[in-house]
Amino acid sequence: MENTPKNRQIIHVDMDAFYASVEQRDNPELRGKPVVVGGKPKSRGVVATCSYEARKYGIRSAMPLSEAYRRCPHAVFLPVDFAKYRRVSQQLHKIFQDYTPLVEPLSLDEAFLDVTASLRLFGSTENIARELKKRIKDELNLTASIGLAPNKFLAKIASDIQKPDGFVVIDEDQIEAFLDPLPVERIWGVGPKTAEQLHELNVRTVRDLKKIDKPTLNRLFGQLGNQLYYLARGIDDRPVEPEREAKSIGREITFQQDLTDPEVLKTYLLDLSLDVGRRLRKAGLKARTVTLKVRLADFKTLSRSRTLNYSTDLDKEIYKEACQLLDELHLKTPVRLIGVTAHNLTCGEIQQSLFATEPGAEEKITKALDKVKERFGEDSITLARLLIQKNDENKLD
Ligand code: DCP
Ligand code: MG
Repeated sequence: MENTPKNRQIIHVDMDAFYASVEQRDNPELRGKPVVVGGKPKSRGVVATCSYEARKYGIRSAMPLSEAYRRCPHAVFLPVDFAKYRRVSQQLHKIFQDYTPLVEPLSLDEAFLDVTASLRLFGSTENIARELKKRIKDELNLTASIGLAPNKFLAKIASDIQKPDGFVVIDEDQIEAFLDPLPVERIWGVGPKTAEQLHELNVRTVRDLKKIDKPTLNRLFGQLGNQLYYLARGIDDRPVEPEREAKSIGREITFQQDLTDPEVLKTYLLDLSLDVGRRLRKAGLKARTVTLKVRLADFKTLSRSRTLNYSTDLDKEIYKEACQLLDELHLKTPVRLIGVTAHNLTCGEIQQSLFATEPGAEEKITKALDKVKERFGEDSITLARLLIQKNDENKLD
């Protein structure tokens, strides 16, 4: 970590209930009401997002629309208007560019800005952050939550902690007091599975996590252990990467023990596909090419791709292609890493339903999980949880 840049000033901006707020802005009748964006209440789709009024009824992103309807039948249900949200997103990014060229968009409504070098021009970074918020309100008539901190990790948590309409500044000397009481789930990379492992060690807060030394974390979590060690101390040297226009969206996983059973590998592929699909939809993108990456026990790495004659953002399509690519490899050697990536990205227009709400999908998940349980016993249920609780997953991508 010797090269950690010093005294950086990073802003994270995340619009509040983005799609729903745009709809409420454009139709005053919807203001103050529970609004659900995703499609018709009784259709098979899922909630893309909902207004804060709707969140009081327990409605959340990725929840089946039928459930949202059950929770709040008088909510206004609207289709997803990608073209409109993309236009607003472009206006938002134009505002960002007035303050720094170092803007890294994460999705239509979210970005990191490195304003370290903008200081001299605009006074304090807090000024910049306040001005950004004001301009978003005045020019777009929308609210954003903003976090300002010395790095991306802290800025992202800061923007989330006071939502909606939040404004949180974390100075260098407040990092420890800010992080220590937070649940470990807030740390980037701690999904449900890692959280459960940590809870078993009686680690619930960041303060608890700091009591575990680095070698122990490495032994328990491999590479992730390092990440946990540094993030728990508020250290994150990832730069803001401006021209990162997503060329691909992917995720891979390294196993603690090499795996051979194709059914178990497919269960992991399912988990990875759910994540890739969710991130595609969140970015308003669709992919034409799916790539499977496999690293074998002897470190040989194989990569196989398939290009479809249509674009997709559906978990089940991504999963299906990944499984087929895996089958075609006819693997005989144990696998130490597996990954799924979506390439050839284009802007998606139509919101599609999530895999888990498609008929027959649950059946497939259940079958896959049953196979894991058959083979490894009930303890392997952590993997099942990992799949089922996917929507609760930590938001920092
Ligand atoms: N989105 C989606 N499907 C998801 C999550 C999000 O289609 N599973 C879309 C709709 C959201 C937009 O992406 O409006 C931004 O996602 P956020 O996670 O930032 O959620 P919101 O902006 O809606 O709400 P919040 O105020 O919590 O940021
Ligand atoms: Mg948002």
